[in-house]
Amino acid sequence: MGPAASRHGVAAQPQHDILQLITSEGIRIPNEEYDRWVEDITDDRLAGLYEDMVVIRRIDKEATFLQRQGELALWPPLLGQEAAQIGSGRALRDDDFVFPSYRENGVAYCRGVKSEDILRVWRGNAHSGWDPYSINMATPQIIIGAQSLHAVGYAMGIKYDGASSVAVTYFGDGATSQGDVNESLVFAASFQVPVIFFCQNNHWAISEPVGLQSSVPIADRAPGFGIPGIRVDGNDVLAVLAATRVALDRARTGGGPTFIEAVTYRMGPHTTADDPKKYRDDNELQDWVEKDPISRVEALLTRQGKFTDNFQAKVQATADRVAAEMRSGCISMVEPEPMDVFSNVYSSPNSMLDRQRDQYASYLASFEAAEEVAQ
Ligand SMILES: Cc1ncc(C[n+]2csc(CCOP(=O)(O)OP(=O)(O)O)c2C)c(N)n1
Repeated sequence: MGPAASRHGVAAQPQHDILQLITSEGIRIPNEEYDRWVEDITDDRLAGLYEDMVVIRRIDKEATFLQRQGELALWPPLLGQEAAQIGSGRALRDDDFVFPSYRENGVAYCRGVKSEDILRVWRGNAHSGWDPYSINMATPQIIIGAQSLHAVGYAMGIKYDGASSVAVTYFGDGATSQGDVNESLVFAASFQVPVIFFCQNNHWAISEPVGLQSSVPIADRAPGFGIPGIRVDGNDVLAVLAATRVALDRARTGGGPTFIEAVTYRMGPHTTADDPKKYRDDNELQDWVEKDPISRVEALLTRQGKFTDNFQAKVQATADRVAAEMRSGCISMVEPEPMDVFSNVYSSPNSMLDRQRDQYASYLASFEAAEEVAQ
């Protein structure tokens, strides 16, 4: 098998056109076009982005432990995708609005969500984790790609209001094959709305490799819709920040939508219910471990003399504190009553839901009746 062919016989994704500002070894690469977009990122600010990535990796680890201990029904890990989420999340303004999938726990952290609220829906404690309007971020979307339609609709509203905020939708490589995403791209291009399509190409849609569904880089699909595409190293927090700022600026100044493909890698399973060993070659994982988004910033900060023992201890303490708060918030959540599952589904009466509520109430009552007979 030649270097350009994957094991599915489809051309591998060329790597030459990827925007990168920090190499895997932690070397800063100057870039004439993009450097001005990250001019304000001093060493101290870079250290802040590093801390964010360490904290969300720690949140992710703690949530995985909680799931393994039976405290969560399921968890979708983001291990490896920290730079894609922090670089884009930290570029946004408070009045922008995020429409995520289920994996954007790092973006939620940037929006200021309470850490236990990230877990609420995975604990089965509530239909959703937070009030979307309090942090300008919709709650997790499980239907692949559906959130892209919501983002375009919201962006349409921004345009009619004459506001300068931007709608940003996140989805995976697999989602780009969904009708919803393709319809969103058509609509966004037709109406030139202020929306960013942020695709985290983590190389796998559960067990389907990206090369099977796209024989061209995913960002190259966007121009076919009339939307500029940026292909960025998704493990490079600085490059992702720069690319997102460019897209935000275009949207705010009437330039319409941008598609960003952040090329990254899901180092863990799809969710805690999945075993990637069944479909993934371990060597592939090892290749990506070397491109780790956190260690390359650590190497750069070390070179700049900023990665001191004190700094490292402070970051670790912050990450441990956030994880501990999340754990105690999770474990002490008040369990809802069984009938609460019917609350807050529709804002107006709904006869189908009413029927389900009645049936479930009599089902629960049948247990009480059986208990009375037994006594
Ligand atoms: C409309 C729809 N079809 C199928 C599924 C089942 N499903 C859940 S996750 C997933 C793969 C998604 O992969 P990708 O879009 O690459 O995102 P990732 O999970 O890798 O972040 C599928 C097919 C679903 N949730 N919704």
